[in-house]
Amino acid sequence: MNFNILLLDKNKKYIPPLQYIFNFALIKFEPLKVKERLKSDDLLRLIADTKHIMLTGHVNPDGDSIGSLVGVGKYLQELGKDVSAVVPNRFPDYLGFLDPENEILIYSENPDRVRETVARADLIICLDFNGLKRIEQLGELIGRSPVPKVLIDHHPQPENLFALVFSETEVSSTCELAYRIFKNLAPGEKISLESGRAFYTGMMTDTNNFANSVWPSTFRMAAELLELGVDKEDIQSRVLWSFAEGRMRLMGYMLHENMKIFPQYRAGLMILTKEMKERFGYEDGDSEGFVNLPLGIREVEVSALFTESDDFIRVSLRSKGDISVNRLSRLYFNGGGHERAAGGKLYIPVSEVEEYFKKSVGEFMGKEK
Ligand SMILES: [Mn+2]
Repeated sequence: MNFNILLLDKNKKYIPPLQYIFNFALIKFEPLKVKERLKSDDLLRLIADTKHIMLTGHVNPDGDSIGSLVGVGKYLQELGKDVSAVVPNRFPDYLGFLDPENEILIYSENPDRVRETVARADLIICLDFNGLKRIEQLGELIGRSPVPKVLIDHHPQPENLFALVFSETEVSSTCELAYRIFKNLAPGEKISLESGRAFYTGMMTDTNNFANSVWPSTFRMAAELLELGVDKEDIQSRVLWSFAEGRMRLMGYMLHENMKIFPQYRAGLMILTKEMKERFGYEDGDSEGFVNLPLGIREVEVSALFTESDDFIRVSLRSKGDISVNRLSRLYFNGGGHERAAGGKLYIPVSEVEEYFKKSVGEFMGKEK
C-alpha cells in the first residue's frame, strides 16, 4: 500500500491521517473489504491524475441513477475536480430536486454538448449499469473514448472493458456501494450533506422504501446518513408522495381492469398501452412501482409489466421466493438484471404480448418447479 502524500489538486495538500495509515488494522471495523480498499486506492490514484471527470447514468434514469450521479459528482467537486454528469434521456420531474440547477446533461436533448464533454473528459465513471451497450448511442460514444473508465454498479455480470470495476450485488443500490467507496476514499474528505441526501434517495428508491434488497449494510448506511442530517421525510414526500392524480387513477385502472392473474403459472401480468397512457395523461415515471403490485397476491410469484412505446415494448419483471427473473428475461425478453428485479424489450405488436407472456412464463415456470 502506498502512503505517499496525495495531491488531488494543486491547492489542496492531503496528509494521510493516522486512521488511513492504520487502515489494515481497522479493516475489520470497516465495511470495506481488503480487496475493495486496495481498489479504492487505485481509484484515488486515477482521480488524482485527472481534471475533468465525466459521470454517466443509464437509460430512463431512476432514483439510484440520479442519486449516484449527484452523490459522487458533488463529492468529486469537493475534491476540486471539474465534473460533468450525463444521462442518455430525461429523468422524471420528482428527481429534479437533486439537480436544482439543471446541471445534468441529457444526451437525447443535447448531443453536441455531451460529445464535447466526452472529448474533454480524462476519466469516465459509469454508475448503476453493467455495460456500455445498456446506454445505447451514448455507450458507443463513450466506447470510442480512449480514457480510463471506471464502473460502480450492483447488477450481475459486468462488461469487461473497464480499467477498474466495483461490482457488488449484495448491496441495496449503486448509491450504497458508491457511499461505501467514497466515504473511505480520500483521507480527510467527508461525505457532504448534499451527497448524503442524493445517496439516501437512491437507496430508498431501489429498495422500494426499504422493503426489498435490504442488507444489514443498508440500514447501517441509512443510520449514518440520518446522523449526517439527511431529512428523510423531505425526500419521501418529494419522491414517494408527489404523483399526479392521473397516476393514481391509472394505477386504479390497471389493478381493476387490466391486471391478469394466471394461477397455473403463479404469474401476474399488466399491459400499459399507448392508448391508456394518453387517456390518463401519463408522464414519465408514472408507472413506477406498478410491476410490484401483482406480487402482493398470495399465489403470484412472478409479475410482469409491459409498456408500449413507439419503437418497442419495455418489459419489467419482478419475483418473490426463488424465481430468477434475471434468467427469465435473458431467456425470453432480451434483457436481464437482478434475481428478483429485471427488465427487457420485446419487438412484437402489443396485441400479441399476452399470448407471448403466457407461453414463455408457462414454459419457464414448468422448468423452475
Ligand atoms: Mn440501481
